[in-house]
Amino acid sequence: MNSTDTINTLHNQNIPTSLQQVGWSSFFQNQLQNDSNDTSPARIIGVRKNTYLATLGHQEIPATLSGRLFNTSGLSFPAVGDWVLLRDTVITQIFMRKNALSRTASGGRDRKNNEAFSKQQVLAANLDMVFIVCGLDRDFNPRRIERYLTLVYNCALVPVIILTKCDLHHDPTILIQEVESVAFGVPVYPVAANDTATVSQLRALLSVGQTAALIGSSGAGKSTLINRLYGDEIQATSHVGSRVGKGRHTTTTRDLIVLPSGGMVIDNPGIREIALSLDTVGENSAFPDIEAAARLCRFANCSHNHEPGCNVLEQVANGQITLSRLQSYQKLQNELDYHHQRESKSASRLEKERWKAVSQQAKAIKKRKR
Ligand SMILES: Nc1nc2c(ncn2[C@@H]2O[C@H](COP(=O)(O)OP(=O)(O)OP(=O)(O)O)[C@@H](O)[C@H]2O)c(=O)[nH]1
Ligand SMILES: [Mg+2]
Ligand SMILES: [Zn+2]
Repeated sequence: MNSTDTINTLHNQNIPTSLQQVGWSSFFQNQLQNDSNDTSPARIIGVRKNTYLATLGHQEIPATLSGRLFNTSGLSFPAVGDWVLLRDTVITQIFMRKNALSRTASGGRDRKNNEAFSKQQVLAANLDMVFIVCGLDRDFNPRRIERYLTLVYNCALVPVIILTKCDLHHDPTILIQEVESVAFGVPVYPVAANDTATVSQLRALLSVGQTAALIGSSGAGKSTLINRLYGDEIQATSHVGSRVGKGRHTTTTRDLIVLPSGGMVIDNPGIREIALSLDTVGENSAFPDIEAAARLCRFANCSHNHEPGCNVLEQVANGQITLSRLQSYQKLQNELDYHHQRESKSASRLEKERWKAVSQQAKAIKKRKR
């Protein structure tokens, strides 16, 4: 099928199976315009500097951004998982995203105003699930899982928790229960890379056309898991013993992989710092227990530190909520507040600049009238 055939079928409202298999749906179909006859939709499966790898479902094509998009798209360059329109090998349009997993990337300093600024970094787009991968080795850390859950919920995405390296324990039950106690209904899947049955459970989570992004620390076993899901060594993994140096990343790029069983996974480099996303769009919370308890605090703006009539502290005192969980919650809240303040500060600065420009214009007009 050449690209013109693809488009003709698309306009007949028939979604070609090849595109459907890589996630095309009516959401994107509805964004197609009738004048896009010489272009075809494709999904970004790899990003390397200025080059992209896109798939039509039955064919992979290296592509580049059109000059116009390059100059106008600003911060919104295509990310892995994005749908785009291709004219030959040129990306002419990026479709509106269904959703995105994004975090705040430290942007350094704005040179002119010497202000710290941050921008959203899209890790992956158009997802059905996010696999939070955590190893039952040194990596084990329920507090970090709470952070990941907050990140995923803030992006209004659906989390699944995967605990790898279960084979390192004679009986991992206690660790699994500890994670379940902070998961609040999020499914927890214990796996061992060499135990096929545990890995197959995950395969069953993804039906044809669905996409999951894997996130977790470096060395958690994300790429190993993808290789097992795929049934072949397609992603490089580190060797045991070569990981003495902390912070070594084996995976350095983000890639979307279509599994032979249907379904897609996106491999990511390990995340060292989990900076939360600024655009809080989700309604779910990683701390439903604390938020429910807080509704019964005497003061609506209770910080749960020292206030009289604090129901959260009372629940900590009687053991219903652990102190470390409360501290984890407060730390994340402080971080989000900080980001929001910074955002609103730069917004008020922009507003000031706008008024300055307006008043200068007014002065200039007055002068001219004289
Ligand atoms: N014992 C055991 N080792 C595992 C398991 N899964 C992964 N490993 C080992 O953990 C190490 C790290 O695995 P990777 O798959 O490279 O980890 P990663 O999360 O992709 O790491 P980055 O690419 O750096 O983010 C490798 O030595 C794997 O063999 C498991 O279930 N059991
Ligand atoms: Mg990896
Ligand atoms: Zn309180």
